[in-house]
Amino acid sequence: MSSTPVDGAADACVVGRPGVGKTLFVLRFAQWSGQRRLLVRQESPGSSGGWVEVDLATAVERLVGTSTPTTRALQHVEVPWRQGKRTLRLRLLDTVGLTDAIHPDPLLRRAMAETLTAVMESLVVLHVLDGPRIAQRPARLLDEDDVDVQISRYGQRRGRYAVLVNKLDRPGGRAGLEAVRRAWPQRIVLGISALEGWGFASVRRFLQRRL
Ligand SMILES: Nc1nc2c(ncn2[C@@H]2O[C@H](COP(=O)(O)OP(=O)(O)OP(=O)(O)O)[C@@H](O)[C@H]2O)c(=O)[nH]1
Ligand SMILES: [Mg+2]
Repeated sequence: MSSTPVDGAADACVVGRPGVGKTLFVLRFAQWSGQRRLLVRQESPGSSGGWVEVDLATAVERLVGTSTPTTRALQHVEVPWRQGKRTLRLRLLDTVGLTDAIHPDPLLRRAMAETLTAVMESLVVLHVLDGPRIAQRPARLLDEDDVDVQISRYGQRRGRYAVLVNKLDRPGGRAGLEAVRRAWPQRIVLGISALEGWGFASVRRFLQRRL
């Protein structure tokens, strides 16, 4: 963790399929950690971009999607982090949703490749799943070809990895969480609602132990 914004590797990257709530989680977690205004750096494929300060409402309005894929390039967010009397900055990386199929848009394909590199370079990986969607088709969690199964297998091997089952505020969310815990008993699985801020204290504890 650093005390000033730097452009190096992220402390924790947030990864998962499109539309699972990666961006909303990053923004709400920053807010929950005490941040009113956010420092955001948006990369475009091949360029690192500059830091921009935005208020949370604007960030949510601009960056959280109604039609996926919304995040089309890596997005860095600085989160204040109290350690004793010092405030450090946690560097969170919001990534481009990963899909099973090869995407027809070359820019998105490139952004997905950059996402994979960023995952390998980050200290911690937070893998977000959509709880209600999992509840509809839990067998997917055992399908070797499924992108979530592949991320999860990689994460488990590398360590410093947790699964965040999101959208617990929605019907089916809790059933999705139980399905993930049953299918992946060896993983650290935390239930969250990015919308409501549920489970954020557990995510913070997980990060504190591993950073
Ligand atoms: N009810 C509910 N909706 C959520 C939650 N988290 C995200 N959403 C909604 O899910 C949709 C997608 O959220 P995003 O944060 O843009 O998802 P993403 O994973 O960043 O999507 P991409 O950038 O396309 O990969 C938006 O409409 C959010 O408002 C949650 O915890 N509860
Ligand atoms: Mg996004």
